[in-house]
Amino acid sequence: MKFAKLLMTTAIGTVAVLGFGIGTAAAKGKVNLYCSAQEDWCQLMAKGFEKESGITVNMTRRSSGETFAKIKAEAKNPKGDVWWGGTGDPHLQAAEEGLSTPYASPNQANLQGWAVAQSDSAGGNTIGIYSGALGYGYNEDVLKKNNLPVPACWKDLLKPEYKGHVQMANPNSSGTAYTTLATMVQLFGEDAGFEFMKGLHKNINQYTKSGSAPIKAAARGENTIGIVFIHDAVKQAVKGFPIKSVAPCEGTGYEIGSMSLIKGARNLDEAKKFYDWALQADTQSRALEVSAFQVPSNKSAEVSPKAPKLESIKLIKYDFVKYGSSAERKRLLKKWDDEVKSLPK
Ligand code: S7P
Repeated sequence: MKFAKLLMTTAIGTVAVLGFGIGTAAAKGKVNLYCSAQEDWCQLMAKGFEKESGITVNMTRRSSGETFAKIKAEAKNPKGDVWWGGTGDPHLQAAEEGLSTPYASPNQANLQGWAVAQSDSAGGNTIGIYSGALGYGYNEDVLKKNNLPVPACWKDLLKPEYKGHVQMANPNSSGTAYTTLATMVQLFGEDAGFEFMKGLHKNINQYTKSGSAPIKAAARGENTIGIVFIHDAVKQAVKGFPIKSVAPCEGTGYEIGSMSLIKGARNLDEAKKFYDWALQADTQSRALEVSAFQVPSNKSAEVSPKAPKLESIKLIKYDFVKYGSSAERKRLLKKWDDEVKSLPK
């Protein structure tokens, strides 16, 4: 399904965009931010909010699945206040497991329908902050040096000539990799999806912890093909590395990067201020300063011409409710551990 159509199905009326005043340096206090986007964007968010609000930000960056596990482990004694970024599935699982708390930000009125739909499906416990399509990227120079053909489809990655040339993250720690697993199940059906993952396993040189690590390794020439969100591949190309990105021919899944308030947050007022600020158009436009090319959820935030055009990518109708449910995420991860990860190469 084309992204424009997906947006239409969840579209909300156009509203005037109002900046939400968070006050200036006079405000005090602190907030513990768990961040699951890329490190440079997390730093930008932490410093930007601190500067504008006067509230001290203690930021910790971890991948999406890792952050979910940490919040769950800390449930009886929460140490985080707000979780910003990372794929939506573990945010939805956190909502279902009572690890987050509902909040209706006044800035919600300025968001795209898909961002609000994410909130509605989770009783207001989470909200969409950006979106991006899954795909892969490859290092053109390394590909040529190894006399490898240019891949265009998911199934190309199963060819024996790519053995040792493909890298992806571990879906237990990484939201990107869980999106990959859930995408294959939805795109090809469960049996064929797992057969795909088993075939891919033969060609994988390493399962990394972080989702974007495979394309960073490709940029350094230490890997050939990295399965990542397409915007993460574009980021490396914009930095000047010989990276080309691919929107696979069969179609692909996508993410709704999300934000949640952590249940039992000790600095809830400050966390809500951060939440409101993160939904503002000017805050979301700042993503371009660190070449984060996701589609922003605020309708008035800037979109770079370099950003992947989701409306031109064949997107599946990703079922966030099902694949973000606790039972399904646990089941798929266990099945991947038992039936894929444990296989010899
Ligand atoms: O900021 C880039 C990005 O790809 O990182 C998030 C990702 O989930 C974090 O990495 P993990 O795969 O390791 O969890 C995405 O939400 C986001 O688009």
